[in-house]
Amino acid sequence: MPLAFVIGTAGSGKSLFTAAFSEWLKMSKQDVAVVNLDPGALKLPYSPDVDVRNYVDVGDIMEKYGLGPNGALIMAADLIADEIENLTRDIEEAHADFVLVDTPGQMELFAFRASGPYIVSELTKEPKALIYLFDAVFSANPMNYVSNMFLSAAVYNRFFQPQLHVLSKTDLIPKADVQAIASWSANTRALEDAIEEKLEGTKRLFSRNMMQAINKLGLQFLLMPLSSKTNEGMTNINTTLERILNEGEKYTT
Ligand SMILES: Nc1nc2c(ncn2[C@@H]2O[C@H](COP(=O)(O)OP(=O)(O)O)[C@@H](O)[C@H]2O)c(=O)[nH]1
Ligand SMILES: [Mg+2]
Repeated sequence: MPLAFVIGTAGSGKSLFTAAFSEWLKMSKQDVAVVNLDPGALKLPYSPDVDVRNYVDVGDIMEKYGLGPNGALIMAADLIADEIENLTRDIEEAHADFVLVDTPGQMELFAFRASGPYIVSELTKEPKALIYLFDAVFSANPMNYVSNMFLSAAVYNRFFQPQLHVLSKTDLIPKADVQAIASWSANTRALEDAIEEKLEGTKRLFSRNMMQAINKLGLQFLLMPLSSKTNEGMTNINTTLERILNEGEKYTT
């Protein structure tokens, strides 16, 4: 069973997307299992079939090691790696055709510590993909958009898995802005023009140089607009995801 890991900065909409996309898949008669890998989640908008909180408890860690919430979350994220066998077993027992995995709220706990890449590589040998969310509200500013390109390139550099890019929360910004951001992702010139038009001074210079540096990596960031409130974009994401999971690792978009 192929797996997709949902990744993005804190609040970018990972958990709500996990909820909405899994519901959407069920409505289209697809057999999906949902995994929560966020040990710090208090309330989730879905009921996970597999839940890391059964094995790693942030409250217990705070008490046992005398840590505050931040320290305990870091330790909890690291401890997930020790539970890999339990998680793999739970996932196999779910017997689904496809597995959607929600990751820790703070992306760096998963992407930029040792445990995340270890978990992604060990959880399954089946085809897998990453779904990286660009928050539309944040990304509407070209400087923030470029920062997000940088972050998603850094994530790619950690996992080296096929990576799909999604513009989340599109219902919160005007349609014209959604189209503009999507055009930046499809066409470097459009992003260059937006940087010239909307930024000045050091911000303009820095954003332009950063964009050019990232372009040299040869990655693609084609953004698929998505709203987990209206379900806009679900069909497109599903089709692309299926293609990626069939084509294997050579694909990044
Ligand atoms: N309007 C709207 N709000 C969203 C959408 N996706 C997430 N949110 C809200 O954004 C906040 C953060 O979402 P969440 O899924 O918890 O982000 P996470 O930290 O990446 O898991 C929550 O209040 C969600 O209800 C969306 O597509 N549209
Ligand atoms: Mg979350």
